[in-house]
Amino acid sequence: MAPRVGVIMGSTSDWPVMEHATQMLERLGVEFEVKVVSAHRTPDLLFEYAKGAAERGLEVIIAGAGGAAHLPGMVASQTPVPVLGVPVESKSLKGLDSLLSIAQMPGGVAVGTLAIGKAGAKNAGLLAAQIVGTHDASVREAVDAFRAEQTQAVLDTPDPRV
Ligand code: RP5
Repeated sequence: MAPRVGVIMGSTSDWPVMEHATQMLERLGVEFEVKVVSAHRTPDLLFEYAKGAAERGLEVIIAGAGGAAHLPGMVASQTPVPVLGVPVESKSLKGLDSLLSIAQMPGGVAVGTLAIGKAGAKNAGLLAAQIVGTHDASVREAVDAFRAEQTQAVLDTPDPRV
């Protein structure tokens, strides 16, 4: 099937974080594609990717970037497809720079911002699946099953010393 979620990132160095988004999408049975698209190193590719996203059938774009993380906002400015931004942890500022760059969009162009790093990437995959699940019952059921399993795992181990 054609990919329904695009997972993009500013650099191959973002992959160890962003793969957590793809692992969640895989688990929930949502087709996705992965691509390195850099806002400042490959700006033409960014425009081409974003402008063609809706026509190619993408329903959500997950964009991860670190530092002056303008990738999610720039992509969002060029497509009606909802963009979820994942702030990747940076060396010097531990991802606070990435978080603020992604979250502090001026009003008028929306980017949904997740947490810094692995948790944010994982939740971006989950949230993308929930968006797809609004009109796909099988994905909605997969999300429900994931949550039930997660709840049961906590209930099964009430004593943290075990
Ligand atoms: C950003 O700069 C990328 O998203 C990455 O998080 C950061 C560092 O990139 P590299 O110098 O490791 O390629 O564009």
